[in-house]
Amino acid sequence: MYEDMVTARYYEERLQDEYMEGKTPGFDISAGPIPGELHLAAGHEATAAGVCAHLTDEDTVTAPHRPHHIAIAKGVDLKRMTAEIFGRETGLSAGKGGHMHLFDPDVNFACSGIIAQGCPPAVGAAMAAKKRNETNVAVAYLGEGAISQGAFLESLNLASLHDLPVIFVVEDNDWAISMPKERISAPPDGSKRAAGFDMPGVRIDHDDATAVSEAAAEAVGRARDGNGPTLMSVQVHRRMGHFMGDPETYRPDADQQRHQERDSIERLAADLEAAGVDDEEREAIREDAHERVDGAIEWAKDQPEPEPDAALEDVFSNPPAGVTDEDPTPEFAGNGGGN
Ligand SMILES: Cc1ncc(C[n+]2csc(CCOP(=O)(O)OP(=O)(O)O)c2C)c(N)n1
Ligand SMILES: [Mg+2]
Repeated sequence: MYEDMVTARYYEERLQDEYMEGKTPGFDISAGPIPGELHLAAGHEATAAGVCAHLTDEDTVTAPHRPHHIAIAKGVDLKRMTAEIFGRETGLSAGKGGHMHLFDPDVNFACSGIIAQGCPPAVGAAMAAKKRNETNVAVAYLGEGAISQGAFLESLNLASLHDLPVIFVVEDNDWAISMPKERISAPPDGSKRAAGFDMPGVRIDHDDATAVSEAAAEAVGRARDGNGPTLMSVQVHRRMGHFMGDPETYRPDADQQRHQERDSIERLAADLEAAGVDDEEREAIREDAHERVDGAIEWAKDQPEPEPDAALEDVFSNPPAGVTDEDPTPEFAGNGGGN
């Protein structure tokens, strides 16, 4: 867990620097080696490490728009993920998905920029596992800002109705962009939704990786044993703005400070120290993580950008209107291949 958490934190620190290159002074979001939005998850790492510690590559995980820590804990290939974030041809989705649309079928991981979107596919994966008599489970991560989305509520219903092996993990960082949770959700604690769908609901009040891991062990075990879904809600901390470049003018200084005060990585380090894992051992883990992250970023930046002609490749699963075998060029595109 410590390795996943320090990897994710350092990865995002490095991405932050890369992202800002060329964007200032006016904050041009389209400039620099990582164009577009970037949502960082410093302060969320415990939910990723604590839950994914109990999963295998065969289990499915869906993540929202703030996905890197979860992807890392699930074992997504760091180099190809980084190439995707930099929009390179060798990225997980050939550079067309970007940081919010990472997809790695090797470890059954996907994420999406549409909030709560990952819930129905996770329920689908869980239903498939059940029908095939497999013991695989699925985990859907979402933010507390998504707990009133229809996709989430319908997913809770189906998961409970069919006793599906799925775990919903709400990362509760108090904020949905500029909206405090108390102003948009009744009740603001996502785990309370569980009672209405007749499933266990667990609230973890601290971003304590050990506590998350213990709760996840129970939830994943219950799902693997055929005893149905669980809804977990974990209090995490949003140490950053909603996205890079967010001036956070809506956020009181005291709140920002409060979220900086606790650090789940330091907390886990203290647990490790108490368990006899000294700083020398932890430093070795950190050094190794930094080396892998630096290597992945270096590798990704060396990768070629996609050819403009390939813009429509792998985008449609069915031929779009106007595209036939005889005429593979869609009228609206004007040039380039379409399939
Ligand atoms: C269906 C949908 N509505 C609105 C948005 C715009 N949007 C992007 S992130 C976000 C807030 C998400 O807050 P939360 O779920 O708490 O996640 P956090 O950003 O705090 O991690 C919204 C409303 C979206 N992406 N999808
Ligand atoms: Mg939130």
